[in-house]
Amino acid sequence: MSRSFTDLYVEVLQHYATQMQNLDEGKFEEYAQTFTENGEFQHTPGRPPAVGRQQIVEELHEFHRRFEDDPVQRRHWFDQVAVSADPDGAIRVSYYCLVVTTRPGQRVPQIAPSCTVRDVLVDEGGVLRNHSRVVDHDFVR
Ligand code: SDN
Repeated sequence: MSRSFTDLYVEVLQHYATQMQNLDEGKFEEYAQTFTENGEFQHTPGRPPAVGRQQIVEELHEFHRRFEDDPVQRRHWFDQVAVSADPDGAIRVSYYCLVVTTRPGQRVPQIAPSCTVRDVLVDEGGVLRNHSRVVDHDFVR
């Protein structure tokens, strides 16, 4: 499907908004559905990527186990979103992400890690999905 760059950019932002609200609400199945069936997701350098929706859900449950006795609200904030469309149809996106963590009664949130993210998105019947996502952390060099 051919669309203007402006339409594509808005669709990318809408995809991220629904995807990351799902993640921050703990809806890991819904988050995984925003990836292609064989999509790859690496959120921490050095950790092997989760491949496929089932592994993505398991990886997120495993990662969030650290918060079992630590009620937190995490929010992933994206900005500096740069989109480029390849001639083969793949959509490459790079952007910044800050993870903001708030604990009950603590007015001042923790802001970490600061990340850069590289996504490859594909259009599946008019729906954008992540074919891959690689997150790099600024403090890991
Ligand atoms: O889905 C993302 C993530 C993400 O899921 C992350 C997770 O923990 C689970 C899209 C874009 C960026 C991110 C970043 C992270 C950070 C990572 C590690 C941590 O919070 O310590």
